[in-house]
Amino acid sequence: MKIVHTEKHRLRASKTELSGGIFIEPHESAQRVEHIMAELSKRHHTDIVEPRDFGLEPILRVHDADYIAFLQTCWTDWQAEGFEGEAIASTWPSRRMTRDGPPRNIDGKIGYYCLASETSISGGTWEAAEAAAQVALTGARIIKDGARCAFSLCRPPGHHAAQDMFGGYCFLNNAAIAAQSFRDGGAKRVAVLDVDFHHGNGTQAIFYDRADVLFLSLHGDPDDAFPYFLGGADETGSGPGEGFNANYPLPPGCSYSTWVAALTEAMDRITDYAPDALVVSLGVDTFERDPISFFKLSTDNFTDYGRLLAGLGVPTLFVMEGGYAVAEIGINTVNVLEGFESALP
Ligand code: OKP
Ligand code: ZN
Repeated sequence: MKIVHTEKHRLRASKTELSGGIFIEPHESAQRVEHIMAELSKRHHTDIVEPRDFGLEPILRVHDADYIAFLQTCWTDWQAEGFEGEAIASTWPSRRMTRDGPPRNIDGKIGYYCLASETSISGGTWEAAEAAAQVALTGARIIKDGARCAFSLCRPPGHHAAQDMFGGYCFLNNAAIAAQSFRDGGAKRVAVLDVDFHHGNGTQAIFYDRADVLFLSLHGDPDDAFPYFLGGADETGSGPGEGFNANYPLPPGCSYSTWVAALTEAMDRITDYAPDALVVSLGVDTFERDPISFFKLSTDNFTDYGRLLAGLGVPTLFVMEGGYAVAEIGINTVNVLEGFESALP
């Protein structure tokens, strides 16, 4: 399958992640893509293409214009304030603090647009995020032009980013931007299946009141896992979107058999929905040795579920999300893709 990749991901090079009360080296690093590219090359996947430039318009179909302007200017504004470190939010419009709109000061503004403070913004973050969205859009175009599948190797990831919120290592919702571009290109119904360990709160929020995009997510129970404040099984959509959102929260220690039973249920929902295109938010942090997650999938399990997904018979765009066991991220990711390709008719 075609793989969309750009070296511009390297522009996302934040030096800090707030974790357990200290600053650590970010889990979400350029090495992740390096390992995936190395494994693709080792296993002779050579059909690698650069993203095209679709401009800002398809990004603005998903994200608010004021949020995009904030991302573009955050780092400059932060430096202009005289702050020494990277841009990190520390005050939010939380419960019982409901004054409307973003404040003028960047220290307040960043809190307005932020959902979690582990994610710092530094120089190049906007440029890398924008390039990752183009990677997703290019993958969608490859499928629109007739391919059965494609892999958009997006970095930074996207599924936590909502219309006007960043966090959880995400800035622009690559999968949602791709799904919306399928709709704008004539697809009647699009499904987004999120198999990253974490709930895709951003994607859910973006499509929650819509019936034209079905969102399904398998993830660590939000009572136990980030992002904590969304992802319950009782979140089924609102208004015209009622019945078009499906969450499968799963417990600590979750085995592959439990996980794949949920996947089978989700796949049945997708089959009933009969989408014209499927976007898979592909996080491989479900791996048993992932440093920040608690599922127990083995390397072979990734091949297995890749095969199962091919059985849906729907044109499929894989969009890279998480995965932090860096030494194995390439193997696990390529296993999904090869499992999928091996099961195509
Ligand atoms: C991004 B994606 C661990 C806290 C982790 C952020 C996790 C972001 C995951 N101490 N907080 O869904 O893989
Ligand atoms: Zn994740």
